[in-house]
Amino acid sequence: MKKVLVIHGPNLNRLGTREPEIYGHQTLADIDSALVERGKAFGIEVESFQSNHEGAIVDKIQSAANYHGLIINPAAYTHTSIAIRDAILAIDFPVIEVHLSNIYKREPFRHHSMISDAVTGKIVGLGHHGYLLALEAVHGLIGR
Ligand code: CA2
Repeated sequence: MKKVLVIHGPNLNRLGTREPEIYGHQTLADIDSALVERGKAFGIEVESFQSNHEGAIVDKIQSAANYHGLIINPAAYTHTSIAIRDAILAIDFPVIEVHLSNIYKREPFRHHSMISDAVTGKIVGLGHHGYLLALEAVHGLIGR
């Protein structure tokens, strides 16, 4: 069975508790369980990981050799982390960057992503649907 890792960056564990107009009403648990269910339909095992710590995210990416795809929302580290970028550059399977909000409609400091030129593709601004679309994309890219 193919395995896909989903990594959520800092503060995404608080989803559903504030700023629903930007991030939606779904909790991270809602998103993760929807991904597991959609994964079953695709024959993909989905594992999710959330951390508020840059190094823990780097460690998780480095230990992902036995997965077939990665979906990552590095949250605020998107805009700052060369370390996460470097870890992604060492991956040889599809990586999809996801953002709940349309970062290009927000403050200028959110317009630049450190990882966009290191990933396979990117989905922004579609809320929790973006994660499911990313899983569909990985499914299409890795086959059965
Ligand atoms: O739109 C996205 O998915 C972001 O990656 C979310 C990050 C933000 O720093 C990026 O610029 C864009 C912030 C995640 C924090 O989300 C919270 C949501 C509700 C309550 C607390 C935090």
